[in-house]
Amino acid sequence: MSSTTHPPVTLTIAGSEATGGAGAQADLKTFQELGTYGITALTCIVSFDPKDNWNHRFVPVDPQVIADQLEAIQTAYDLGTVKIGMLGTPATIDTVAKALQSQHWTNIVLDPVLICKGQEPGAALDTDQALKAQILPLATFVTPNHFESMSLAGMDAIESVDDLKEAAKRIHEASGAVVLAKGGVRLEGDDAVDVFYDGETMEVLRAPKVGDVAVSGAGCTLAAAITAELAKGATPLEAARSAKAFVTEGIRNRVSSNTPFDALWQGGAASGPAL
Ligand code: PXL
Repeated sequence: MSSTTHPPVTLTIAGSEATGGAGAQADLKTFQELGTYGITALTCIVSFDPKDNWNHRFVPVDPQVIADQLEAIQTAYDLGTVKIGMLGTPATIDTVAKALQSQHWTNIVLDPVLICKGQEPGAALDTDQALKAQILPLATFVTPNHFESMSLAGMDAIESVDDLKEAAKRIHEASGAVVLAKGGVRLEGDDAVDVFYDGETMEVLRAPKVGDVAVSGAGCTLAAAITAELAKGATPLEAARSAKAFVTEGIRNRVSSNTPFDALWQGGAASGPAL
């Protein structure tokens, strides 16, 4: 006799990053590692260019094809939890906003990927504005990095933990979402500091910095881990804490390649240091 199982289902609406460090690949690996059934609707394909300083070559998926993927996914599963990663164009944002608005969600986790290296600045600005206007108001949880926090909070600089707290507050007030504003390696000091704010609780999450260079996939993995934990029933604060621990282990056990940056390994938390 066989029987079906019912793991929590998590969807990521994200781009492919061909070398596997970031984007949908990082999200799916995180979902698998944390015990949720991962699904992807692909928004774009990013291929780093080794002949051009590993800059991003960016190809959007046709909006109708994104709509088709979401139709299949939303018809197949009764979804409650979704992560939004790189969207990349205003047309993609329109399509994704429609799909999000077509049903009720318990958790919409937004990693507000604002700028992709190699995109035309004009096009990137339109995309940023569309993301702020159409997707951010739908989010229940948002995970801006240092640069994205400045942009979403309208601040010229974030140099201290107090600045990061102020940014988290402003972004919460503007969006209504739970905020995890990430300092990462960008704030001075020995710790990688992130600030959690949900309108009541302000908590500073700290972990010792592992090196002082950002690792590919850390932002995607953090938001995906929050998504998986929320789908499993964690509170937002518990989800943020365990996601931070998962990312820290993934960075400790990072993978090097011929790229000038290392990639986080989602297997790091379970496997420990490679022998
Ligand atoms: O880290 C942000 C990110 C998200 N999604 C895709 C990416 C990247 C960065 O490279 O390529 C597809």
